[in-house]
Amino acid sequence: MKKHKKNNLLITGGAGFIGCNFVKMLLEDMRIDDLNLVVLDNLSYCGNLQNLDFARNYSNYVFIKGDICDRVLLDKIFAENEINGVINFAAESHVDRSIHDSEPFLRTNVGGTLALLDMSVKHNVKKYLQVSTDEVYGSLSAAEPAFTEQNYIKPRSPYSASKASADHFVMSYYATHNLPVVITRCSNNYGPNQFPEKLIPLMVLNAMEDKDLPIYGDGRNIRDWVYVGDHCAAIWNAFECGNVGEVYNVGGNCELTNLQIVTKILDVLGKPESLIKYVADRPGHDRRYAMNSDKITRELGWKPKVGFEDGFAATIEWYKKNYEWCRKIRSGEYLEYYRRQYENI
Ligand code: NAD
Ligand code: TDX
Repeated sequence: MKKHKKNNLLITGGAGFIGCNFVKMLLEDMRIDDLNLVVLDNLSYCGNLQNLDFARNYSNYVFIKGDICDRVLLDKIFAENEINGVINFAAESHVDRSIHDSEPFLRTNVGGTLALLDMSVKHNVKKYLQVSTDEVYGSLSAAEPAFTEQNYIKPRSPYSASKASADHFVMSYYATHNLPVVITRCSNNYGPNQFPEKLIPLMVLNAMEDKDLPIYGDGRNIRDWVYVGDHCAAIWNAFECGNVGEVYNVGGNCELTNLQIVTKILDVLGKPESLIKYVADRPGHDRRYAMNSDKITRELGWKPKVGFEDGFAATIEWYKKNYEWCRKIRSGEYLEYYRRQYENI
């Protein structure tokens, strides 16, 4: 790979849901010339190299299978590829798994982020972007206004605690080491390639197969849904133009209850509501997330472009067309997880 380009970027977690959509946006949609991409992913249970098949023919792209906690490997990657920018998507990302076992979340989300920060300081990286989440702000009641960047960090799950901790390390490296960092905090994403342990793909696939749709608690928890392509655009915008040391909230301005989502899925697929099954609630289940994205709109001109109806229809269509992708990943470890998580239904 030629290294004399302006941006030699390390994209971690690029074989996962949002990461692969981001790589696709850069290579296929934006076709940015002045760019080399090194994608690092340890291909954990939710990472899938097939998600990056489209990238194989690009001469400015390389994939490396490896762990963000492996400092020796990171040092080598930064040096050999003259990395000058980092976008960190890599994470343990599922709240339910963090309830079963929190340790991997501490290891990757905190320890891995710290390793990337240290290497970024060592190799004089020009920009480090941390992909964070609305969940670090905790839970809202129905009456409270949407989260702004001024809200306190009040995580309530082991997943969000690990992401919040990572955010604190990122900001500490800005203050202490002058590392040029930016953090984006986004709400719930939906779109192609999402691993079917998350609400929308899990319910779509179960409905397609006439299986029960397990809704936690009363189904009235609210999430603010944003199409993955809009999130990717916000990340690139923040990476290119965001002010260092700043946090940018990203949301879809689209609050829906889980029950509304599941009902829509049944509606689009023409399946009966009798498939809905109320199951025990998630422990510590956050009631409502909502993001105020005024800052990124005002300062960087970003706004979500994909309306929910369009994005949702495209997503369901993608899962219908890519049933083989789903069949392959819903084996082995996934089935074991599914049995453990939903053993009583
Ligand atoms: P994902 O679980 O689909 O992908 C995570 C990727 O990271 C996978 O490819 C996995 O193999 C890789 N990975 C995990 N541990 C690793 C390690 N130690 N070293 C190298 N690679 C590792 O997750 P996603 O939904 O694509 O989320 C990406 C990022 O966006 C995460 O940081 C997540 O916290 C954040 N985020 C997600 C959402 C959402 O709705 N999905 C919303 C806001 C923020
Ligand atoms: O089987 C289910 N039944 C159910 O009722 C599943 C998997 C989920 N739910 C509910 C729990 C949540 O209220 O649906 C909602 C969404 O659940 P998830 O898809 O697990 O997402 P969430 O917990 O909201 O976290 C997501 O958004 C923020 C991502 O997984 C995080 O990575 C991101 O940071």
